[in-house]
Amino acid sequence: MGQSLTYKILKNHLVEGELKTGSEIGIRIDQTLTQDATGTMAYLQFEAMEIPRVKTDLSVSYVDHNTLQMGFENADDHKYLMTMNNKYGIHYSKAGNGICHQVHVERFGKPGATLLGSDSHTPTGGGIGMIAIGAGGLDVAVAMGGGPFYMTCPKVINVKLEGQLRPWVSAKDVILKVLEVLTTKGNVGCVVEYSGGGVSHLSVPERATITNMGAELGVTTSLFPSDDITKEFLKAQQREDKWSELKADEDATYEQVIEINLGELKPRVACPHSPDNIKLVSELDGLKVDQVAIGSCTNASYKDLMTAASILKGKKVSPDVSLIVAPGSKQVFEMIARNGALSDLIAAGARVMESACGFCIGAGQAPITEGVSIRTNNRNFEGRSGTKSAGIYLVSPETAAVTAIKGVLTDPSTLPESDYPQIEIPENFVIDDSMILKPDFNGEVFRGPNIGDPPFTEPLAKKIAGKINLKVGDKITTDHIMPAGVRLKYRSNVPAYSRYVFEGVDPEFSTRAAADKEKGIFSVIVAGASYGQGSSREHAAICPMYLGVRAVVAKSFERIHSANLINFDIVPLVFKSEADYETVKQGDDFVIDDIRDAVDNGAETVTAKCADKKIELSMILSKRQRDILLAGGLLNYTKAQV
Ligand code: MIC
Ligand code: SF4
Repeated sequence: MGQSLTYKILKNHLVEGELKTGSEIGIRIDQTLTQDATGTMAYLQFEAMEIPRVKTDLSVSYVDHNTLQMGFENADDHKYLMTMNNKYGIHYSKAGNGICHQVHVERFGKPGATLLGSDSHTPTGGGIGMIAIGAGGLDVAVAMGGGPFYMTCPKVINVKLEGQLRPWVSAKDVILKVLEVLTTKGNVGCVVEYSGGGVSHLSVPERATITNMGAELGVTTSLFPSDDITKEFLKAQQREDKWSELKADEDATYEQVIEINLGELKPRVACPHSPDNIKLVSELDGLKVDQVAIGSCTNASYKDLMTAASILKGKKVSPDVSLIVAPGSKQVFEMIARNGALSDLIAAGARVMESACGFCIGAGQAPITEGVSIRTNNRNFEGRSGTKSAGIYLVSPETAAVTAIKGVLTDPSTLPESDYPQIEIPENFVIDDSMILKPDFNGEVFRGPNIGDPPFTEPLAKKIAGKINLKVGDKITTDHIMPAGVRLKYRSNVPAYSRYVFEGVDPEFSTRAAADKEKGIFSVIVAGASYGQGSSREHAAICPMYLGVRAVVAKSFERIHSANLINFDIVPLVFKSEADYETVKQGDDFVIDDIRDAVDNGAETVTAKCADKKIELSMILSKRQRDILLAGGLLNYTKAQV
């Protein structure tokens, strides 16, 4: 029986377990990436493991999230990263060099390799044919130390692309279509593998737009084959030697096959507040717009920016609209500066930002109260932009640019086909890696006052005696749990950041939980389906743990977050009967008498006493995950092994 490309790459990297769908496997990690907002914590934990230097083929540390430096905290973090990276053998990409995922595809990605990144959009690397997976910083630290990465051997979904995109329709519309079909729920443990004749009409950056936003499906990763298009891209990056041809066997079998005819797609939009709330742009035509933002790791490639610049050339941004443009990498920024497209953007009235995450993570450009913001990034969760009452709509760069001129949401495919900008992809990109510092294994590590200690966790207690300190609904994202934006500067300081846990959901939560912890009462969080969607930020586990949270009981969990909970010794439990979700209340006492024994014995069901009821909870964990919980988290577990 033929093999999928996913299984071929996994087979080459398998170090533990069997390639059997649903079972736990350990894979060797060739490359890692971190970004500053998750990186400081990852590297503090790496240092705590006392391993003298990284053991991967390549590890890169990017500074792209917190580049504003409002106060000393960010700047100190950057200096810590730079000096720490130099000592332990990690490449350091300076602030201004670009967004981790885009730069990694441009300068380091390698077909057939494995990449683990402390950022949920690491699967962007699937655009170049890698198995690229997002994880918590501690998992990445373990991989840097040479440890395997453990994951569920995935179900593989095949998305077959046929035909060719019509003018004014682009890669973003493809992934929005996939999100319409698969939604953001129920895809945990799957990988999406693209194939079909349509693939040969998509460049690597276009494929990367599609794999990038695969993160919103909740899948482990997404990937494309490595073909002549991949070769051309690597050649243009002067890295042709990294190319190899990779594809699935002709007779590969898949869990599910979805067919999409590219020629039939129309411009789509993800409406507030979820990336799977998809409509056709034409259905919302005429919606009055306050802000348009083009950029992020999803849509800030050379072609994306050139398309936007060509549409805006000789035109003006509507007087009521603020247009923001943030190039995805220094490479692209420099190229559009050299060829004049940057002047077209400036002349049209765009506000050009640094090459960084910026608006996407709520670091600046918060929309006005109840504003409408049209953006090319990948997430539109409530409040993530910095303005809770604003509505964020996710679209392609084509839709964004046309909308910026018109001042109302506009379906670009209503414009003449002949007006669609045909962007020539250059045979050679501008290559200048001077903002990527290579390590020389020397020097002192700089630690400013904002750099705290790595988080401390205790071995799992005999029993959980506490109370339900918060009850929330479905699709709670890590942006709800641990807000970023203006709070990002506390990423290296757990006590300070913990004050903001669930800030936008229940501003009293952290004070309540901290006060209970003082009295020796543990906190339990109760949630609906898909708890922990979105970011890989392990602070969404570390800070609740710091506040005394010992268990989360939900209808279902997202992959990265549930791994992070275990890594920081919080037990993820699932309602056996969803009806029990309705009966439990915030404030109820919550006791599991024998949690430690149950984890130790491999029990798959535990009974919790909750107010005057007994509820059955399932606890499906691998042997390794149980051992991590017993040891008091992954850091203690790894230290004991080293
Ligand atoms: C995001 O897009 O939410 C982030 C910010 O890139 C996060 C990482 C973080 O919270 O630092 C992610 O996607 O993992
Ligand atoms: Fe940065 Fe946004 Fe991409 Fe996250 S999704 S890595 S914040 S650009």
